Amino acid sequence: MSTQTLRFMRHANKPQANISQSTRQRWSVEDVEALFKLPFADLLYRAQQVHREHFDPNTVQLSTLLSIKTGGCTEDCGYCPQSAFNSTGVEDRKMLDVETVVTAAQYARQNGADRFCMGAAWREPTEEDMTSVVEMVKAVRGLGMETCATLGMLNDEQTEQLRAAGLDYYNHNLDTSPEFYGNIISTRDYQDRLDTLERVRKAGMSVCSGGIVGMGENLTQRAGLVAQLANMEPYPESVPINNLVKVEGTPLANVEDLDPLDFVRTVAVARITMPAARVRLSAGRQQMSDAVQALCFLAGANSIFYGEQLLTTGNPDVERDRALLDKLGMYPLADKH
Ligand code: SAM
Ligand code: DTB
Ligand code: SF4
Repeated sequence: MSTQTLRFMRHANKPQANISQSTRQRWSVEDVEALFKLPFADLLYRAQQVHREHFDPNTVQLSTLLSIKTGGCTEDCGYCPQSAFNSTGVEDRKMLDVETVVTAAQYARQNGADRFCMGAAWREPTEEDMTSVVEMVKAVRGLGMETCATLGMLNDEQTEQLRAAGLDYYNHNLDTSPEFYGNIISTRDYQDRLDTLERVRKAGMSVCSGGIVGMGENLTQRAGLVAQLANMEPYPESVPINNLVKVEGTPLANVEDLDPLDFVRTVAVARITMPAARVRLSAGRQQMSDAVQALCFLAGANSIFYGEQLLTTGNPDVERDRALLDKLGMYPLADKH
C-alpha cells in the first residue's frame, strides 16, 4: 500500500470541511487500487467512518428518472439499449411534451422523490431540443424539486441556457477508465466528456458524474474510473455507480457478472475518495438482493434511483424500496423528521 493511502487512513476520521480542492488529496490509480484490495471489513469500516463524518447515515436521497427522448441514439455505447448500433427492440420515440414531463415529476414528488432527472438518448441536443428542455426544467423546478438533466455533450451556449433555466445538476458519466473506454465506445472520446463536465462546472451547476462497473474491466481499470472522478477539481457532488444492466442485443449482453461484493467495494472506494459526494447506488438494483443493497448503504451509498423505471429498463418498484428503507430504519431526504 502506498504511503499516501496509509497517510489517508490514519487521518480518515478527521472531518473535511467541504469539496474544496485545496483541502483534499489527489488519488493515484495505485492508491485507489490499494483501497479496493483492503480486507472487506476494513474497507467498509473506513467507508462508514468517512460517511458518518459527512452525512446522516440513515438518510437517502431519491432521484426519479424519466426518459424524455428514447432510442435511436447515434452513439455506439456498447452497454446501451438506446444506441442505434444495438438491436435491442427499444423503439425510437419523439420527445415527450412538457405536460407529460410535469405530470411525471408531480407523481415522483408525491412518492417522496426530491430530485427529478430528465434523460435523452442524444449525442448532443439541437437548438430546437434545447427550447423544450428549458421549458421542462423551469416547470419541474416550479414544483419545488431539484432538477437534473442528462442530454449528452453540451456546448457553451447550451450549458448557459440550462443554468439560466435553473438546472441544479447535469449528469454526464465518465463511464469507465480512460484505458478501458475504447473497448466500449468509439463515436466520442474521453476528452469530449471531460470538456462537457468542465463547462457544467464553470457555469456553476452541480456535477453528477459516475460510471458503470461489470463491463469486463479489470480491477486497475475500475480503480482508474474512481481515480478520474476523485481527481476532478472539485470532484462531482453526485456520483452514480451503475452495475451494468445486461440488455439482449448489446455487445455486452453476455459479459461475466461482477461479484456483488466487488460492486459493494466500488461504492466504498467512491465514498472514501469523495467523502462529501452523494454516492448513488444506481442501475442494477432490480437484480440485487436486499442484503447487497444494505451492504452498499453500509459502504456509503446515500442516494438511489427511485421509481419502477430507469430509462428503458426496470428498477425496483416504490413499494419494494419503501419496505427496504423501513427494514433498514432509513428515510428519504425529502421526509420531514
Ligand atoms: N445520452 C446521454 C449520455 O450518454 O450522456 C444521456 C443518457 S445515457 C443513457 C446516461 C448513462 O446511462 C450512461 O452514461 C451510462 O452510464 C448509463 N447507462 C446506459 N445504459 C446502461 C446500462 N445498460 N447499464 C448501466 N448503465 C447504463
Ligand atoms: C446514470 O448514471 N444512470 C442512469 C442515469 N444516470 C441517467 C441511467 C441508467 C440507465 C440504465 C439503462 C436503461 O434503463 O436504459
Ligand atoms: Fe446514446 Fe447516451 Fe446511450 Fe450512449 S449512453 S448510446 S450517448 S443514449
